[in-house]
Amino acid sequence: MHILKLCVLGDGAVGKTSLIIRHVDKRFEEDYKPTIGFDIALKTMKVEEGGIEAELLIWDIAGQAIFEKIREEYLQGTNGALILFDLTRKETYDHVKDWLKELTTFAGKVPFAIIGNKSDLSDQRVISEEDGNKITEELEGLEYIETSAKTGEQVEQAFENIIKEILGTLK
Ligand code: G3D
Ligand code: MG
Repeated sequence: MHILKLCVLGDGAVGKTSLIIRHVDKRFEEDYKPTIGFDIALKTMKVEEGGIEAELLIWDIAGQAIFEKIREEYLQGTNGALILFDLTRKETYDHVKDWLKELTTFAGKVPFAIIGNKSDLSDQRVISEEDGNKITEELEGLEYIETSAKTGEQVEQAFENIIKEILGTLK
């Protein structure tokens, strides 16, 4: 039995916690309050792919990640990551490459996927699907996916793809 560590990265308020909650509990917390302190939410689940059984720990990171030491501890031993940005805020898209740099520095070269979240807010969108595909190609991430933690759109797909890829690295 493998124990895998999946980290969810990205700027504050892009929807990291919401996406994890949606995936794990299949619901959306309208009144979620960001936790303070060194907050890592561990969500364990059993996954199986091609006969490989693994337990997946999904790590959530809180706003206190401004401290490098905390990000280092958070990222150490990561098997793969989702890097989220908010489709309605350009700066969160621009910071994706910084998050990837952090990931590579502290976890080495591991599979990751770039995710554009809040696809339900179509009238406020400032980043196109083309932009998402472009940065994914540039940074060599897994297939670009747009999600809505609010409606649940494509959330399962996002987790399934990265989990499959991580399990593939174990073969
Ligand atoms: P974070 O963990 O990355 O910091 P959160 O982000 O999960 O705390 O989400 C930040 C805010 O964005 C929350 O709103 C949350 O409800 C909202 N949000 C997250 N995902 C989506 C989404 O897919 N669509 C929409 N419309 N909103 C989303 P509040 O108002 O509580 O700050
Ligand atoms: Mg959060």
